Amino acid sequence: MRVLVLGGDGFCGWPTSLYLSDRGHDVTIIDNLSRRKIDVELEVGSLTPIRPTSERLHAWREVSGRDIGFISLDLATEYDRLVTVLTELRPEAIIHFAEQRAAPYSMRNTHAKRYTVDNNVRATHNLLTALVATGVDASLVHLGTMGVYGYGWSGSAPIPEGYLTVKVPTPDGEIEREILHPANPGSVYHMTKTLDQLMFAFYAKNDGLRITDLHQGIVWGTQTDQTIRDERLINRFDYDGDYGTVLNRFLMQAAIGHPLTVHGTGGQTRAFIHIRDTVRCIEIAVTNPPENGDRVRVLNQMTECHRLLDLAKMIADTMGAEIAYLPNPRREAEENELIVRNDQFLALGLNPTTLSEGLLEEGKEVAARYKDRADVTKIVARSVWRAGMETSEDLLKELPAS
Ligand code: NAD
Ligand code: USQ
Repeated sequence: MRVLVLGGDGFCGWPTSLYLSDRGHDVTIIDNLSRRKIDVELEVGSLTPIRPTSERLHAWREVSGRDIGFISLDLATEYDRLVTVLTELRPEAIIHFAEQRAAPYSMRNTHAKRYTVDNNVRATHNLLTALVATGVDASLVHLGTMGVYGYGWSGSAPIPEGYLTVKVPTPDGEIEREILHPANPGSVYHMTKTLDQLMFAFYAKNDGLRITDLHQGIVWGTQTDQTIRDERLINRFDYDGDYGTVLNRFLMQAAIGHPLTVHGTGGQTRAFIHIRDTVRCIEIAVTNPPENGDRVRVLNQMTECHRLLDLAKMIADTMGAEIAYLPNPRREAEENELIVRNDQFLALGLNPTTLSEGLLEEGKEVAARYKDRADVTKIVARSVWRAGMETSEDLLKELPAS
């Protein structure tokens, strides 16, 4: 299959591109390398040494004998070039990872809020209009987020896959309707994903575009069977306060002797998925597209839910780390329940990788191997959700660090 991977230089997009190439698909990446540029802006880098894009692609050709194409293009601003690429390549499937994806970065300041909205909303809308304008009948798989549902809104009710059945009172009695699950974003970034959902619903209804929206949980882990084949293929590992996600951060913090940075009580429960399952889920979604005229297919792409404090305690116990309970820089519920339906992926053959299966070892090993590259001044989360909120810096100064 001819597959276009938008955002294919990123943490999820790179291993997905290699996986699909390895499985025989003809892969072309589009990326404007904005994520690498944000590293420069934040004066931080991936814990793992990621190579320049051309070197990565060359290494893949050497180890696999397969070519992956690369086009440097900004989806949010280069609409005409996007139209040309779609017309020339005529992809059968498009996977859309190309958005600013960090919630803390999106709350950092006014510039970052505006950039996140401008970049994400325009990128998605440009793609949808370009598909209509070119008549390219590719199925579109978008990486959305569990965060569109919010946390704790429906108490202990399981989160359904995208749609909720509701009863609407009418003068003639109640009627049943299926609606998009109410959106309850917790950051400007998450808000852009809820806007994406509406655009998808409209273009599926109006133009018959074939769209799958994957509501993905927090991705953890680093390597896949493909990225591990050569050090030049290594995946990125974000650990800083803006881009690092919680489980990888805890692993890295334990590896360098930094206290585990639990926000608030640690009673937040979140959905997780390992990067190896991310790439498998995406192939499943790409090979099972909806039909023209179908509503947007929504699948919850996660394998397990954990309370953050349980994760912190498990890592602290096995790696001998301390736990620091820090003022929460975010506006979020201190505690929530979370039960998530993921029946569709299980029915389509996903065999979930779970925390208990030794993959923590891989995370520990990667974090320990590259710990000398860590800048400890970048670990504490500094982006606060509202001006005046307390940050953790003073508190952490009193705690032992590496
Ligand atoms: P990432 O930042 O590592 O990768 C995103 C890639 O898109 C980067 O390489 C970036 O340069 C590129 N990009 C951004 N804007 C672009 C534009 N306008 N034009 C062209 N390229 C652009 O992020 P990631 O962790 O790989 O996440 C990928 C997608 O998956 C995101 O949409 C994110 O919302 C979603 N997601 C990620 C996670 C996670 O835990 N990492 C969880 C759920 C959902
Ligand atoms: N947290 C800590 N300590 C830390 C870092 C985070 O306690 O050092 C807490 C946060 O306060 C939050 C939870 O851990 O309660 C998750 O934070 P995160 O940074 O791991 O994840 P999040 O901001 O939700 O975003 C990540 C990805 C995003 C994706 C989302 C999936 O960056 O792209 O959409 O996970 S989900 O959370 O399911 O919406």
